Amino acid sequence: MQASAIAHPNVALIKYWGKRDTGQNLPATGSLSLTLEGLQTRTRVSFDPALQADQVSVNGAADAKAAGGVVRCLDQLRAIAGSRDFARVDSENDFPTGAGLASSASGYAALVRAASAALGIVGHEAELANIARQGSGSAPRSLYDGIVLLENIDDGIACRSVCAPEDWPLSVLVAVTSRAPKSVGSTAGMERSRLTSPCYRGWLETHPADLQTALECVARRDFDRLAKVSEHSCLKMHALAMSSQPALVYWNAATMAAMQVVRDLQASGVPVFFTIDAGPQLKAVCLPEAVPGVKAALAACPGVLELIECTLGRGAREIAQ
Ligand code: 2P0
Repeated sequence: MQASAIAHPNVALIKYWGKRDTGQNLPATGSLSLTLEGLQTRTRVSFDPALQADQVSVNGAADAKAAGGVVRCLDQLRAIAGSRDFARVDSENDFPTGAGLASSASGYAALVRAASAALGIVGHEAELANIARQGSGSAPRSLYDGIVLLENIDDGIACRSVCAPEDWPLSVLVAVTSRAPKSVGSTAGMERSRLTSPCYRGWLETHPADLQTALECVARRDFDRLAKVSEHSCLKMHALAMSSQPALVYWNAATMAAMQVVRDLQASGVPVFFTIDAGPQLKAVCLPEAVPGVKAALAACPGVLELIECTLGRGAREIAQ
C-alpha cells in the first residue's frame, strides 16, 4: 500500500490558457509540450487504514492549498481500486515551487503514478490522465515521454507522446529570473482572461491551426518553423494575460532582457527559440549543438539568477522506495 514515483515538469510550446468547463477543469484547447528531464518531483504515497484523513506535505511542510486537489485525485483512484484507506502524501520538488516552472504538473503526475501503484491499479491509462488533469490541466502531459500532445475529446482529454526523447533530442535552458511564487496562479489567471480579455475569442479561433502546424513540424523535425509557431503561441497567451482586466503581467525586466538575448542569437543564425509560462522564467529551446552558446549568452544576461539545463525526458514513473 505504499509506492514512490518521480515526474518531471513540462513546458508547453502550444499553450493551454482557458477552460471549457471550470468545475471539471477541462481545457478549452489542446496543447503540445516538452517533458523536461533536469527538474524533478519525487512523491511517496502510503495508504494506511489507521489514518482518519489524507495528509499532504510538499517540500516537508503540510500544504492545505494542495490538499483539496490531491484528495479529489485520491478519491477517484480509491474508487477504481475499491479502497477506503486514507493516504499520507509526501512530495518534494528539486526546483522552485509555484514560480512558473510547472510544479503542479509534475506534482499531480507523480501523485497519480505513485498512488495508482500503491493501490495496485494496472492499466487504466486514459483514466489516470483524466484524474491528473482534475488536479492540474497540464499534469497529464507530464505522464508521457518527450514531446506530448494533449487533445480534447468528448467528455475529457486524451494525452500521448508524439515523439520520444531520443527521436529528436532537443535541449531546454531554463533562465530563472525570480524564485518568488507568482501573485496570480494559472487557474485564476486563465479564468480572468476567459472572462475579460477581448483577445480570448481570437485565441480559441486560431489555436487549432497553431497546434496542427506544430504537430507537422515535429513530424518533419522542422525546428525553424516550430520556433515560429511556438513563439507565436507563447506571445498570444501573454497578450491574453496582459489584455485581461485587471492585467496579468507575468514578465519582469530580466524576462524581457532574456527574450532579447534569444532574438539576437536567432538573428545570428543560432537554432533557439523562447517560451514563457505564467511566471517570469524564460525557457530557451534549442538544438543540442547550440547549448554552449545559448548558455553563455543567457548567463551574461542581467537579472538571470540561474540557468537549469534540461533535455527531453520520460514521463512519470514508479521508482524503488
Ligand atoms: C501551459 N500553463 O500550457 C500553460 C501556459 C501556464 C502557462 O498549463 O488551472 O497549473 O490547474 O489546470 O495546469 C498551467 O496551468 O492550470 C499551464 P490548472 P495549470 O503550460
